[in-house]
Amino acid sequence: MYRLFKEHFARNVVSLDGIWTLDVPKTGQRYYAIVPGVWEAIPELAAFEGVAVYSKAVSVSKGCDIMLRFGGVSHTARVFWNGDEVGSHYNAFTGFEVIIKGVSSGEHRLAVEVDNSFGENSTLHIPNDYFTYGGINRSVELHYLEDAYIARQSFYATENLDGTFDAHVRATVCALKNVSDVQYVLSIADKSTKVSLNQLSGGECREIEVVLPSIMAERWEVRDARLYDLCGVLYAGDRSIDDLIDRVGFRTFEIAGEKMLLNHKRVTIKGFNRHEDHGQLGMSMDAGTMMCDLQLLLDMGANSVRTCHYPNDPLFLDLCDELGILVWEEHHARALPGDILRSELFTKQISDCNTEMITQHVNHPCIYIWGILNECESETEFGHELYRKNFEQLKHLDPTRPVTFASCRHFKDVCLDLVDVVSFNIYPAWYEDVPVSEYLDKLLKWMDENGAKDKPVLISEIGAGAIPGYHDPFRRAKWSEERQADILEKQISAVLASARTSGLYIWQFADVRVDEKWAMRRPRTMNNKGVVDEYRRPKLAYSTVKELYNK
Ligand code: ADA
Repeated sequence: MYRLFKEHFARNVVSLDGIWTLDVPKTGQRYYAIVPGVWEAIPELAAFEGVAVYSKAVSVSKGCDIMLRFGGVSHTARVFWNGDEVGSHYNAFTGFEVIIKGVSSGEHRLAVEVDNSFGENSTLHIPNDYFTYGGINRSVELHYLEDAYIARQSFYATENLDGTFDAHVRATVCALKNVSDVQYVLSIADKSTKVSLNQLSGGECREIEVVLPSIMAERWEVRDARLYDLCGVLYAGDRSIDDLIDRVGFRTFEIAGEKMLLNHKRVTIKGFNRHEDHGQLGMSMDAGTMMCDLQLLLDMGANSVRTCHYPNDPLFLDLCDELGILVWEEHHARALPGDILRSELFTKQISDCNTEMITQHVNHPCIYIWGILNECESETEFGHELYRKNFEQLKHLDPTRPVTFASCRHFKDVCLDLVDVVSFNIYPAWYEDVPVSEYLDKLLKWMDENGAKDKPVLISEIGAGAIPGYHDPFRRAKWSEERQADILEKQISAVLASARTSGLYIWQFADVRVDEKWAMRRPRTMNNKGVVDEYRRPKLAYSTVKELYNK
């Protein structure tokens, strides 16, 4: 399942999710694998790092041009159609499309060579404090295309003084063959408009800007979401040849001095950092499993999720849209070393990730802010230029949302002038045995003297570790569930009591698998700072968070 709703009625779309064969060239072994899924769910491949080939017979019902659409392949994909390479993509956390023209009806062979190994061709996926699984981690679809199709529709809303909204849509229509008398009809709520494109020549893509004015819309609110279908239909003469439906929301999100306002009301973030990781399913969770996570988050009184440290599955974002949960989405980067940040390959791979993240996710009303470069080199002049260029690209792609990054360069960050919201990851009472409130006040004072003044501040990470099931009610030693609950109680109380901050993201929702190279710093070769374990079994801290977030 690619999205929570049907994106096409006129366009014929076939899901390719299901059982594929999986061949491991290194061993000559063949397995059956589920797509979407991770190969680590196959016991013999639980720790396999390398290349494997997914393949499937695909029946095409009529001769035409087709588009293969992948939600995510972890982490490098080479796509083959009847043995010919037709496409490739790097990065598990953004989708990609491959168009194949002139496909005959009948049976064809689709193969995807997947590589999750680390090396000089990978600057975003590195041995890290989260795990790079192998597999086709998100859904795959086959789209039948006519002579022209709607490639994308990006939406934003502006509010009028009378409380109505104007809907602004930029649609991209592409032609595979010459086509005449093309009309594009866009509708949302009770408004509709028609744009004539006349003649399109094969290979041409054309952008259309449309404004649908004065829409009386109900606002998208936290935990009280209203969504509207944005429907585009493409006609050649009087025949509809394509369509594209998305779900959008009408809301305003503003930065007003030190405050963040959603629909003109102050927002306090009570959030969690959440990796796409599950003890049984790895990074490939279905909507039901994602919903179980969100039920726990809502039960604890959370109102936001930070997609640490990469763009999330559109299915998860759809759920957050529906439930009214605010999302800080960030591109794929966690504490990357200086040599990688200075490489040409990183510049290309992170730029591609920025473009794909925003192009694919810009319509989700749940996303209120874009984040970049978690805990990278923000204390140097080189870093300032790197952050500046990335923010410049984000603002060009989406001028409507604020931007931020989570810093760990306490008392030495030089990039706070670049952000709309200042965010810091802090672990007082865990990594450093310092009193939480004092540490927080000292850092906030330093921030305001170094670029944060008159900007909102978020504590983007704060937390402590606990080995699930390790109890120590008297000594309350570090790694016990009791100590984690004690530390989180102090941390959450201090941040929520501070008038200067706009809230926090607990690190983290669930325990996650980490790379073997982190094992000596991560008991169980897991990041154990979850409030629930990797199977979503709550630790003592669950009730501590629930009490404080619901206060
Ligand atoms: C950092 C980092 C997280 C995680 C965390 C921890 O803040 O951003 O990804 O590694 O520390 O658990 O120490």
